[in-house]
Amino acid sequence: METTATPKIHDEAKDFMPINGTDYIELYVGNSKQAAHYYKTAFGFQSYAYAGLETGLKDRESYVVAQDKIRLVLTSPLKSGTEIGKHIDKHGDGVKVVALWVDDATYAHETAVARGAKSYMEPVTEKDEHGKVVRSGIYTYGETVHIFVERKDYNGIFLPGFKKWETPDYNPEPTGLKYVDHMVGNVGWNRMNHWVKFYEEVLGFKNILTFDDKDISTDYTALMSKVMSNGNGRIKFPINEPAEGKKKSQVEEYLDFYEGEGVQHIAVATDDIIKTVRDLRSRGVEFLRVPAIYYDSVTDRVGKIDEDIEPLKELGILVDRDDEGYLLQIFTKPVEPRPTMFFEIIQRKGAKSFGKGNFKALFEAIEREQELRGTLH
Ligand code: TYF
Ligand code: FE
Repeated sequence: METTATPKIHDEAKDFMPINGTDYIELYVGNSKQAAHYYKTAFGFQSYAYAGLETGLKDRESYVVAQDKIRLVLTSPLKSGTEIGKHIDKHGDGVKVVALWVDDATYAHETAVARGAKSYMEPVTEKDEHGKVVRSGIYTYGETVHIFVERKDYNGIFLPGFKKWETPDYNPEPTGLKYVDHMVGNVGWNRMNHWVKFYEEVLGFKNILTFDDKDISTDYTALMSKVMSNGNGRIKFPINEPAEGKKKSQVEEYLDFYEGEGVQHIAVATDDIIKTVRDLRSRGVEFLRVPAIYYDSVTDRVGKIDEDIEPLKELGILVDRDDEGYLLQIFTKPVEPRPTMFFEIIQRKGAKSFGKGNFKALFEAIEREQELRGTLH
């Protein structure tokens, strides 16, 4: 059941956990140097910051790439036996940190822990010639963590300890990616409501949309999802759990391969999805395809839209409508060897929902991939 299409902005005066937006996303990866190159080449991210041997670190190396408001931190260990290495061994490449930009990271940590969060990192103040940053952290689902970043007294490039990463000889053009629209977590069987409660109680989020297994089960795979939003609506975290279907749920496939709960997809916004997707495809990014027949009925379903159907069909871009407008979206194939994390490219034209009208076609496309992998059973 879709309870409402509109994220209700809660009363900001009563928001006990004000969050300004996503600060950065850190992935633990096997080869940060090559991953950074991939995100530059394939997705059009720009060289941004670096920390590693050259800045005095002995155990890890991080490359930060940026595109408009999106910052990805790609981190690898420099020796065996580290927490980072263990994370990669268990999960493969994946998201470790979803960092949240706050005005007071000490207050955020204290409040979250008092409300039941498990601490990951006590507040730490880091300083350099550009000022100071306070960071603190809490655990969320699986081994994933939220780090609160307070940067109001900082005007450096990224964080103290990082230096500007400059690559004068290689800076591929951006692809029009603007900001993180939402990030989705896959959690275990019957664990969705536990994590819904966590985001409600610990971070003051609200459940703005619910999809049950009837909404989104196809003939085979099934899942349930609740979308959690913070007070000002800038952070949206859908939480998926697997549901019983005729064949293996795509969420269960993720849980098996990730060996636990974790981030399933990062949805990034663009102002021109046709241009962005054409560009990404020309750079080698692979997308899921729905059958061409999807486009025969798309106008009947969503009404008139600004875009021509032909380029949407050529590129495989999906369209859905809600009370407030429409949205265009498309999903990449997983971006690592395990069928785990992928990206969504989304352009909102008034719609505040998540593409429920596309679920059937989309999930059937996912099932075709599962079938190719032999993981549908
Ligand atoms: O974020 C969402 O809810 C949509 C729909 O495996 C979705 O992008 C949900 C599950 C999934 C792919 C897309
Ligand atoms: Fe999504």
